[in-house]
Amino acid sequence: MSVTDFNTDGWPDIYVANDFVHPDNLFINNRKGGFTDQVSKYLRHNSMTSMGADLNDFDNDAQVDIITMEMFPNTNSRQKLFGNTNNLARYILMLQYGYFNPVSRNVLQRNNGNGTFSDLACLAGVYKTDWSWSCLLADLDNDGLKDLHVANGYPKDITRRDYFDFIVPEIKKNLKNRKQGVLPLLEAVSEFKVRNFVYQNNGNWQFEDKSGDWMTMPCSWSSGAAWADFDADGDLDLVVHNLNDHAFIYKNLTSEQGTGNFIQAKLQGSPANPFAVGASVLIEYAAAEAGQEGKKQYLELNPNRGIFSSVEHLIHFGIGQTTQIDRLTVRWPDGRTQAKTNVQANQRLQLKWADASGYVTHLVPITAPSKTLFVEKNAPGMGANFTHTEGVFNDFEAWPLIPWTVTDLGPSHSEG
Ligand SMILES: [Ca+2]
Ligand SMILES: [Ca+2]
Ligand SMILES: [Ca+2]
Ligand SMILES: [Ca+2]
Repeated sequence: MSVTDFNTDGWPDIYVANDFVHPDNLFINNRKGGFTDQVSKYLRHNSMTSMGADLNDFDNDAQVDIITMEMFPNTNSRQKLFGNTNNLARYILMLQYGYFNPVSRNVLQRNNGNGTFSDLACLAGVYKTDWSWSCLLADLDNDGLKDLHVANGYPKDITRRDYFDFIVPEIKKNLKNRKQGVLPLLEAVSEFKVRNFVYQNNGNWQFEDKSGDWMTMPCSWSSGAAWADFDADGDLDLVVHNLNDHAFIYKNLTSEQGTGNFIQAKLQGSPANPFAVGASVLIEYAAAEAGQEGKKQYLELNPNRGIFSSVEHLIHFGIGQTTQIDRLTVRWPDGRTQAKTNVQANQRLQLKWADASGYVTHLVPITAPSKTLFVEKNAPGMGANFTHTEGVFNDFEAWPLIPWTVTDLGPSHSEG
């Protein structure tokens, strides 16, 4: 469960990532103590068996994006070994019964800033990371772009076809006959360790796999993961939990190597919320650099990121070679604000709610939709009063070897 203000009205909203068939929930705060699920209004689809999630602005437009993890294997051989948990027949059934639009892979939902999201996971190259639990968007190399760490793995291959086709029938038989011997069958289920993933954010909605380059990636059954600047030297370190094994603790060497500057802030909130959970921080910088539009970065202080884990109560921005921030603005959870100007890089600020005043609903309000090049004319008003409804038919069930479906090509259309 993650929290952000999706409609920038000053009231926190909730995103719930759900495993199995139930769609994720995007609960909008109705300001009366209740919430309304509007996932189908904001998103076009969601990951079906959602595991961990992170709400964070990965493309530095100051709009909070959504990433959720699924289980799609990374390699072709494992994709073929495992039954897709959402085959077409099941997908059609789920649509018919109103289970939104489920996809069996990770999704990276870019916030378009106008109440809609676009899933860029395939474009960005982060859609297949095997049985993934944790996803953390954080700037690990201090270049100003939030990178992605994924922790994955599950001891027993219980979505493997061999298990479904050969072991499950035996288990059912033994249970039916009240025979002993289910445990040896379960022990016979194959085990396979996969490696975790770390991706560098290259900008332009592209992520590059840096596993092995940035850190050793032994194969493991990892689940929860968290970032924190353990040694307070200005870069984010990582701890990853493993099943039946010791944890991975990674010390980040960015500060030692001097490859990127940073700004950090510790927030001392109100007496009722001393860690200032729900506060947000916007930094603006590099406006004076020749030929460049000013840069900005946005963060919210929410410790629950990824899955089963809590990150440090810390605001951390990597800022590359920039040595001074023009402006840093904080919005505290009750709407109070304060700003600091001309902040030197490579320091940890101590900010206090008691020093803030006034009220703003959000540091970055939703912008008005941009003008379009075309306008849609009302078809019924022009005499074309017809809506084609496609019949639902699973071609692959009738002809398993066809490369694509042919019964959904729709009606022809001509003019004149
Ligand atoms: Ca809201
Ligand atoms: Ca964004
Ligand atoms: Ca980065
Ligand atoms: Ca560190």
